[in-house]
Amino acid sequence: MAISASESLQGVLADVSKEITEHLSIIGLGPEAVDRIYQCFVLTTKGGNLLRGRTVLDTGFILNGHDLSPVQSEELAVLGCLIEFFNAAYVIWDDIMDGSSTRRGQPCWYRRDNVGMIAINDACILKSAIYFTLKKRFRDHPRYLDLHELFDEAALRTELGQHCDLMATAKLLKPGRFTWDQYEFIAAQKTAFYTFYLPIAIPLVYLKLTTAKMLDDVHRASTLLGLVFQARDDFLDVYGDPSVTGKIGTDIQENKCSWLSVYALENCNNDQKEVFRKCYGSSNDGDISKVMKLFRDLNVSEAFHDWNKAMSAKIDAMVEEMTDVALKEVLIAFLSKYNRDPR
Ligand code: GPP
Ligand code: MG
Ligand code: MG
Ligand code: MG
Repeated sequence: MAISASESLQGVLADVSKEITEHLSIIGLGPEAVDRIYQCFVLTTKGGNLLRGRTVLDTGFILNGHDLSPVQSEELAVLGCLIEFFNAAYVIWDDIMDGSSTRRGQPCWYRRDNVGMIAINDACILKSAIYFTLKKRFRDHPRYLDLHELFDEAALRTELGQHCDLMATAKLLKPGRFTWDQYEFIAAQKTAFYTFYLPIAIPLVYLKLTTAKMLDDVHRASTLLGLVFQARDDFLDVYGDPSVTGKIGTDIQENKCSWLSVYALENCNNDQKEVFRKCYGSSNDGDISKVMKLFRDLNVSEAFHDWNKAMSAKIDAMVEEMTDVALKEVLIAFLSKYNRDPR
């Protein structure tokens, strides 16, 4: 039986993790610590659907005329793994920053026995592993520097988006500034760039196929997809079933500038605004219930479904209008994969 893209990616993830931990051994790290870091790599990249990693492989396959040599397949799978390391690192940090308890149906990494705040450093190692592997495997690739810079740029964008997200959590962003512009900026940076742009730009660069227009088209499409993806994530934070999403929401308690909060603020009267001001961002059960009632009174859930439907049509139209045939196929393949929460 042929093995699936996920299975082959999982195999490469294990190989790359071994390669890194062997290097740590050579540096002089003791066997127990090496084993612990290996386990961290395996466990923090497990349980999701590997959307980003699979996209690198699938995109490369389409862009190269539906044909990849064994070396190209292996190298694209390695690059896909590096985006999975990137995601694992940022998700570890994000769960600490958001005070989350579960991820993919398991306790968040920092909540596991014998981990705690060591998780911060574990995520640093995951991120450093990207550059170690890039150097080890791609140093002689003619686009090595571009690949390196793409990861650097993704890191900066993600951190910038998270900065704005956390300004709201810290209550330094006042509810008056929970605007659609602010929301779109946060989603474009903290989500769209590394979830949508990076997994398509990487194979384009690796295969030496980039043109300014192509990268521009990918960026525009990614920004739209990232916005819809983050809005769905925000919706599920409040209305999702944790046994399906694998995570328990904290957006109300954490005062997030989310799709729901921006919509509510834009549509509430002065009395409702007062309820929002008093109760949103509180961990008190009574306050959370008042926010939920406010959302109900404002029909936030229905409004979200309408918006989501309109945005799905907008995405379909955007794909339809794409003039580059290969890019169009890449986007169609991507869209078919992202029905589940990929974090
Ligand atoms: C997740 O948004 C955001 C990231 C993974 C970026 C983290 C950036 C850092 C600089 C740490 P979210 O909190 O809405 O996602 P989830 O709902 O999955 O926790
Ligand atoms: Mg979070
Ligand atoms: Mg967050
Ligand atoms: Mg979320």
